[in-house]
Amino acid sequence: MLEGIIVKGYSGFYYVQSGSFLWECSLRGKYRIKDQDFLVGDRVLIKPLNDSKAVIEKVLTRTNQLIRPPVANVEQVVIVVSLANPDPDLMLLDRILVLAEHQELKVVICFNKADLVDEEYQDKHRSLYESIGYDTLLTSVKTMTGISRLLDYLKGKISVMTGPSGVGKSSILNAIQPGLALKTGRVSQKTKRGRHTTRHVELMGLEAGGFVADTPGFSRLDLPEIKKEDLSYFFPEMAELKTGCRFTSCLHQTEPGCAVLAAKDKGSVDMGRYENYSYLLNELIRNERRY
Ligand SMILES: Nc1nc2c(ncn2[C@@H]2O[C@H](COP(=O)(O)OP(=O)(O)OP(=O)(O)O)[C@@H](O)[C@H]2O)c(=O)[nH]1
Ligand SMILES: [Mg+2]
Ligand SMILES: [Zn+2]
Repeated sequence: MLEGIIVKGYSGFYYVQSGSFLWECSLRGKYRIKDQDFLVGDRVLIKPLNDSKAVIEKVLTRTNQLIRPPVANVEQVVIVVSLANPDPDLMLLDRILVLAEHQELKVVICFNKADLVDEEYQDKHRSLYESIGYDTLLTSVKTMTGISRLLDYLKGKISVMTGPSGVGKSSILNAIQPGLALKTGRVSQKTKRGRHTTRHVELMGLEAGGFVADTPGFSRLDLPEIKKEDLSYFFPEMAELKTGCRFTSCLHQTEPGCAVLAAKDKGSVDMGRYENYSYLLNELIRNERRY
């Protein structure tokens, strides 16, 4: 038996990469009977039937399982934000960051389309997220800025690209490895959004080692089920401070003796981040009422 990783599923077949070999695997035997769900990213044991086809015999335990994109065993998420066309959506960025923190994924934030803005603006958001402790990159596929540094982050890991439509996720992967030839789209001038050029989920093997999945962009994303008291754990700069709050159940809104509010007033917690925290907090509270 060989160990491999499911890199794509397509009309009833799963394609399993084992070493440099791609096996076409059908669903047979006990897995078909159980109608077991397979996910791209699953590590599997396969039994070859001939020199190109094999049967999946066993799925190894998953370390995690993302819903969007539906990929298992993800180690890292690359969040792409475009600096212009479309403008950065920091609310969506903070929302994705909460999800990534909740799933304990490594994060790299790519500020893309650097070629479209001036130097001062290039570092405006980036310096904020770097100060919070995130790995950040400035990228441009036009000037190839940051592309090799991103490849260094991707090497040897299973990563997914994520972010709104039209920010350049597919373009960046094409720049990293031109052989991928992913479809890219025009950003509609009217809505300033991309057109969801990317559809299927597939893990692409990198020549440098590792796998990366391109994903279609999105603009809406639901939060996971988090208790309202816990939301600030997923904002690292607030998580550090919250032990200093007078009440352990502090939501950092209007409570007396709140260390987060004090830090915000001093400017050491960013106002925009705090506002996004409060917005997401209210969303969680509304959701709790619905249950
Ligand atoms: N100027 C500039 N344009 C870029 C850059 N990266 C991507 N683009 C353009 O932005 C548009 C959208 O790029 P895509 O790579 O299709 O974006 P995407 O994030 O994959 O979009 P979806 O697949 O719809 O989610 C294309 O016209 C790209 O040529 C960049 O660094 N600079
Ligand atoms: Mg795309
Ligand atoms: Zn507080």
